[in-house]
Amino acid sequence: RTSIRKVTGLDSMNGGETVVPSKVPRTEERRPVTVVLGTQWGDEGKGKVVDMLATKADVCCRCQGGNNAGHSVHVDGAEYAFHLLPSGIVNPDCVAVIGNGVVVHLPQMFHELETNEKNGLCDMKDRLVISDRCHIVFDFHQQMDGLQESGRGQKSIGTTKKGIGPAYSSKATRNGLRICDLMGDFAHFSEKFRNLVDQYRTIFPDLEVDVAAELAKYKELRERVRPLVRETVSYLHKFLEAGDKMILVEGAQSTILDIDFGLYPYVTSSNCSIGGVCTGLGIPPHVIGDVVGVVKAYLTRVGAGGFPTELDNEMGKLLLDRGHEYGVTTGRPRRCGWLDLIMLSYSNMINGFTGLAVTKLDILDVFDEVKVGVAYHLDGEKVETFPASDDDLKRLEVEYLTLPGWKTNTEDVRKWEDLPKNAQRYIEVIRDKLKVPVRWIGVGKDRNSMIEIP
Ligand code: 2SA
Ligand code: GDP
Ligand code: MG
Repeated sequence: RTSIRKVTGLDSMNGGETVVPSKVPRTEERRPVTVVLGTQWGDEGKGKVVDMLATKADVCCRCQGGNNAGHSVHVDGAEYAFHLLPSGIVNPDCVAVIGNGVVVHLPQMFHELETNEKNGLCDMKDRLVISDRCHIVFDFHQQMDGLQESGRGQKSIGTTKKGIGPAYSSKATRNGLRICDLMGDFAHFSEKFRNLVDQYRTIFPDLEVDVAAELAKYKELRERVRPLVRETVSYLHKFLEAGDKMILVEGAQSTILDIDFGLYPYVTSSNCSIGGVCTGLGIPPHVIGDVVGVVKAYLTRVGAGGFPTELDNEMGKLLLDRGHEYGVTTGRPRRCGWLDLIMLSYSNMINGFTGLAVTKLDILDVFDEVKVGVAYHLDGEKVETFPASDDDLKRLEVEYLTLPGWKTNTEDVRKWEDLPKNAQRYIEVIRDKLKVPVRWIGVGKDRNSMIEIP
């Protein structure tokens, strides 16, 4: 598989969108797409890893989810939070693509652009491209998300209330409105919008929608977004064909939140694992090279559902405090626990990681000993597979491997050989269980706080 190459210069890529026969060879020679995916319950530090890899990328894409995501990037003391925009947009030479699989709340996207511009990022609108096939998240989808959550009572999922489930549900029931609808005949768009609201009002009579005001808002938004809209399948294909471009894909949420492979119904509404990359961008599998799995050195979860290795005690509180484990989108505290290697093996089976980035090792610096979950037991029997059902997950007992802590500050370490032996051992346990090389180790939130293993 090819390694990552730095190539700049996009002038020839900005042309028309004519569909041409594919010239991307089906060989092992070049696989220009590198994918970064979450391996656990999200918030592993994907934003940081994407930002680091994007310094060598020509394009950075989002392929699923919406502005439920919260990806933090820290560069030279500056801090950025991304929700819909691909984190690679920090690199001024990188084009950012929001692919067809993403659901887009346009007002919040423009707000995110403005906030980051105020924080010092420039020319973002000139480098942002949105697929005309993206589905639109409306305010009423967000209202519905809130109503559905309160209707679930004790069984609420703990969504971000960004309207993600309702928007994907409109997509699946084929009532959704897409960016291409907004770009087309506005009378037609308005009629579809009214129909959609009417349908949802029959299910949620409490839904408050000022249809005229919403349509007026979208009439204005459509002119603001028009310059960014493209047919992104052929747009990306030109980068694939160029032969010297690197395309980076940023997964949002994570494998155990995937609608198919996560612990349904405590999942998000998209495919956050490798399959979502092809369907959410319209690229064939043979162009994918590196698949980087981002592993937080311990485990966190926001939202409801089982959590076998959860530490509902002082140790969990220490992880929360040291790791600043609060939602980037909602500000909610995250639940914390020990690393779960059974979960990681399952995640690896689905995604086929070619390398791992283990983040937040520094957060474990103060522990006398650290534990990792190595096997599950259910009703006295060893369980060989990751359960489909959250009910089963809640009943599991975890077998742990206990390792000695390193009780040394690792924040300034930049080389593998300078890591304390016990920290090296911790990383080796992950590597050996997954049989996947650990290529990066995060020891701080800044872009440079990374140990690269050649
Ligand atoms: P949703 O809103 O319908 O996608 O929620 C469904 C489940 O997916 C989880 N989810 C997330 N988990 C971790 N991080 C996410 N992004 C934010 C962050 C979360 C935040 O980076 O911190 O700010 O609270 C994210 N987005 C969705 C969610 O908790 C539900 O379990
Ligand atoms: P994402 O959703 O996967 O992009 O992750 P989030 O941004 O939601 O959460 C990860 C948090 O950990 C952010 O605040 C990052 O700045 C921070 N972070 C990432 N890597 C490291 C690391 O190696 N060490 C420390 N201390 N913080 C990190
Ligand atoms: Mg996050």
